[in-house]
Amino acid sequence: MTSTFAPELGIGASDPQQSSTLISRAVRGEHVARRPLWVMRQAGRILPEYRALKEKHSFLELSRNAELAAEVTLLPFRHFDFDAAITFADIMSPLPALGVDLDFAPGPIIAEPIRSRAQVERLADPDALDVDQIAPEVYLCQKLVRSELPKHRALLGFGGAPLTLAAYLVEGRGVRDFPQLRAFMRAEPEAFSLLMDKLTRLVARYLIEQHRSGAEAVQVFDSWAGLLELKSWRALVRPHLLRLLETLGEAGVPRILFLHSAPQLVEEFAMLPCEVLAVDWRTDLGQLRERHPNLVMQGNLDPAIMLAPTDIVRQHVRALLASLPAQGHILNLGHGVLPNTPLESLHALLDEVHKEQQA
Ligand code: 1CP
Repeated sequence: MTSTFAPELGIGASDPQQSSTLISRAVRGEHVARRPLWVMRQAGRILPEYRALKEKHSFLELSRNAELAAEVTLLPFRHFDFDAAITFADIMSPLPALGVDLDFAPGPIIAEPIRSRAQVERLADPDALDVDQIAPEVYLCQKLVRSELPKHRALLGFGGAPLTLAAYLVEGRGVRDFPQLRAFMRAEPEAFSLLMDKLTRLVARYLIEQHRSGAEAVQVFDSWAGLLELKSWRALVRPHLLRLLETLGEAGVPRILFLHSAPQLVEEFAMLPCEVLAVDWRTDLGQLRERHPNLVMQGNLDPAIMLAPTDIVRQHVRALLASLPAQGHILNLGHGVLPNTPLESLHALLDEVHKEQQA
């Protein structure tokens, strides 16, 4: 598969603004024959081909090699007729550009967690970098994928929201409720703000370049959005997230904003500038749509339902479809697909969503 990529390089990087894929129509809130569907974390985890690749290569090897990453990005289409490909990378991929020593085991591991102002100051200034110093393999992967992907399928890029990236950088790894982060932001508010500022500028450049490389829209993952109560979030976090979204908007990059496990923030996120709001399964999507009729929404089947027998999966997909109109809805799970999800559950999900068109 990889050898056919090179001659086509760049040809497929069509103007994403002109795209008429189901996903881009849905992102713009236009009428769709049926709602588009993709699945968070569809590229890795669940696929036998991915597991075979993982026997030979580490996650870092796969994600830092553009040709291998492109191959993994395209793997789901051997099994499923999803409407979008999600670039195979990680939210942490751009951080080495700041001078961060990063490994995965399997989640992110930071060699020297950031706990002081001096450490924050030592991180590179994102604006002083050449954009090709910020995870260039990701842009190359996207150009390769775009040249292979049929025109009717969208390519999505992604990055981490500043708070979610800061959580790993300060804590050093994924830890329940990230207490070191919550201590640092209170003990060293200025250093925390400087860290958030650097992450915001880094991710903005990274995502704009992904759009230029063929990603029709980008998803900003705020997986740990819910760590704070509303008042602290507004004071310490919101200004940075707002700036990231505004910078992307000014650059014409369509934005899907995902928040996870943050019921206290759903209404706040619904007011932020983005084309699509993606929420986890804890939020009733039909009710959210009633409160925000003009907002496009993505989600939000509970990934755990996919572990149940397929008739239960079908029942819940049908209930979700019935809970809000097709226009302005991108169907997805409410969080990443669980590693032990049977492939039949995904086939059942696709089948129910595709039935809508025939109805
Ligand atoms: O389909 C795909 O897998 C697409 C590529 C992708 C995406 C979108 C990967 C590959 N990671 C992500 C996003 C990501 N990474 C998020 C946001 C989504 C979410 O909330 O799940 C987060 C929080 C991370 C951080 C991360 N990286 C974790 C989470 C666990 C923790 O410790 O907090 C993990 C396990 C990783 C490593 C990673 N990233 C991707 C893969 C396939 C892996 C596993 C590597 C392995 O199996 O060795």
